[in-house]
Amino acid sequence: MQKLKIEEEIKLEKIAVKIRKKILRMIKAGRAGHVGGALSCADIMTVLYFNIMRIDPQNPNWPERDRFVLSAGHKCLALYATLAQKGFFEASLLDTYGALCTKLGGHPDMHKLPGVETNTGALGHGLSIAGGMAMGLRMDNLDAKVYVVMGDGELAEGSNWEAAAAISHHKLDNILVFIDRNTLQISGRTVDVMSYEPLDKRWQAFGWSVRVIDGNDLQQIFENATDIPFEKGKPSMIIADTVKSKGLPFAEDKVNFHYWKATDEELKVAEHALRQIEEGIE
Ligand SMILES: Cc1ncc(C[n+]2csc(CCOP(=O)(O)OP(=O)(O)O)c2C)c(N)n1
Ligand SMILES: [Mg+2]
Repeated sequence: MQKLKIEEEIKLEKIAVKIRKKILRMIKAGRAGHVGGALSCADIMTVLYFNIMRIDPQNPNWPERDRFVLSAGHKCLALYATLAQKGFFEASLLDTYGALCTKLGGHPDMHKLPGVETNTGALGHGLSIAGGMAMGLRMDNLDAKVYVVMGDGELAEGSNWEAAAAISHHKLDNILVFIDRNTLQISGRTVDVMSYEPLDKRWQAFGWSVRVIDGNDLQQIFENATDIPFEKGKPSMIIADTVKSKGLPFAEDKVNFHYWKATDEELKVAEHALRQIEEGIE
């Protein structure tokens, strides 16, 4: 297992805060957005885009690139912030979030923004698309990989389980899926609304190789995402235990921050909270 050196970890921590600040910048511009799920997966996005994926922001359609699918498309603020941070487009575009005719819609659009690999937003489709990408890469003899972020509430969509079976049946071991298990979905605790626990045993039963990690720990994300496939011939799955709205103490683990209509006062408190995290990084 590879480990991050201390200076690499600090660098990533700084990037993760910058990504969270960009998420807030869009909320400020649009006055509202799906903040909770974007913030819970921000650390996963940071590690994937800055230490794992083989991508080139100057050449977003490079055939040999790794692919990223944000299956839970409502978490798009995390994707927009990460793509801007990585240099796929100018950060000033983030200020158009929520405006008429913006390229940054409420769900990601591959025809509008470089770096967006596929349209998502209707939950339950991303895994099937990712499976198709993984199969296509294998047929083209490319060693690129497909990375996916799903929500835990998203698993209530039955189509995911068809995709889980098909990806395993076809032995697509060039795919790594993260489930952002923040334990909340739109209307309450995932276990109360529609439980698919125990997730590890269910995915193993579908033929996946599964690990469970702290999904807000950059070191753990890196260590576990570097050596895929976990087992030859099997798709890899990381169940990432995260905190919804991670980074904003007043909103953490609260269902009413799934979608946030931010007041000026709340925005000030949020900006202060992120500044404190930034200042605390050694
Ligand atoms: C097919 C479909 N049904 C319903 C919705 C409405 N919806 C948007 S987000 C959400 C909850 C998703 O919860 P989860 O996957 O846990 O995401 P997170 O907690 O990260 O926000 C729902 C039901 C949708 N986008 N697509
Ligand atoms: Mg969730």
